[in-house]
Amino acid sequence: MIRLIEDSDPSAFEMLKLLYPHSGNAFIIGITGPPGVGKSTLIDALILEFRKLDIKIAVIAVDPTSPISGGAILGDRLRMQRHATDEKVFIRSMASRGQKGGLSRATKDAAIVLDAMGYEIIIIETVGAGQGEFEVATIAHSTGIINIPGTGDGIQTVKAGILETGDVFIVNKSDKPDADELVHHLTRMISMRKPFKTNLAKTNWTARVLKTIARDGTGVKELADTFLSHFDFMKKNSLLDQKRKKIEKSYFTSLLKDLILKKVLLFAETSGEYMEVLNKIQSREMDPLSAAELVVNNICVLKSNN
Ligand SMILES: Nc1nc2c(ncn2[C@@H]2O[C@H](COP(=O)(O)OP(=O)(O)O)[C@@H](O)[C@H]2O)c(=O)[nH]1
Ligand SMILES: [Mg+2]
Repeated sequence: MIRLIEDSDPSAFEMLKLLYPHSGNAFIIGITGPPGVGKSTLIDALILEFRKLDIKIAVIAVDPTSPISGGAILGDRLRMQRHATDEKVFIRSMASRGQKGGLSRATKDAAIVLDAMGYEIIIIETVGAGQGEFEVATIAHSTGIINIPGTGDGIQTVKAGILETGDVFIVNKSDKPDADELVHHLTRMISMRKPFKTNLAKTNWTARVLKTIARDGTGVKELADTFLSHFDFMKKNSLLDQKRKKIEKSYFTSLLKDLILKKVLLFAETSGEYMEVLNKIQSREMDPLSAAELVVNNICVLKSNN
């Protein structure tokens, strides 16, 4: 199924319709941060902790940066290799190449498949957050943001507005100097976070800052526990419902965009009106803005007449 999703195969769309009702039980965790901060290594260590609790776990490693990043993707898989023979662990990489609907859509589709298969936790590894077309926070129930000491990355990341989307801030490579400084910095930034405005949720989750050494597993049990307690917290405070609604809305929107784009492209390929309008734009008889409006309105009219 995931291969079909990656290839944007039309049969995947139909199969997802059937699978969807069986999804909705998994806890989806996003792990994000700049390249090299130890995301894959940390996820490998997290798998170990979740397996101790006999949780069935899947990982999707996403690489939105480069269409030919075979190396990086291979690295992600390699770092989690020791779980390859565990039948309750599933690890899959996805590249952005060939995915017409964008990476968010394909990743969400893949998560639905794994969710329906009964994976209790699904971890999505991705570079960056809150930037570009892919935002892991639009798929995940809980988002962990990794920073490392001594690079200034922590400060940059925080400035990029990522603060709002992080539920758990992870200072990895805390075997290196200045880890505590970064912890303090992040804690201070979080305390200045705007309170989450909503009528439904009277209680807010206070983002945690945790130190880890992914390489030897230090702090990873605490991290696993923190994610689980965040999930519990959300369940008890109707926050999970809200999050799910947000996730469904953004999935629905991305589906609409894809389907509408398909219609528009089909129109462009098959309709004489398209060429007519294009000629008018190119001879400056018509401005492209009014033309685009006209064409889209016509497509909608065509549709409603059908
Ligand atoms: N010193 C140190 N190195 C680490 C730690 N975690 C990961 N690394 C190393 O950092 C490098 C990048 O790790 P990787 O998991 O591939 O990072 P990713 O690109 O974020 O997935 C590898 O050489 C890891 O062995 C850590 O806690 N301490
Ligand atoms: Mg990685």
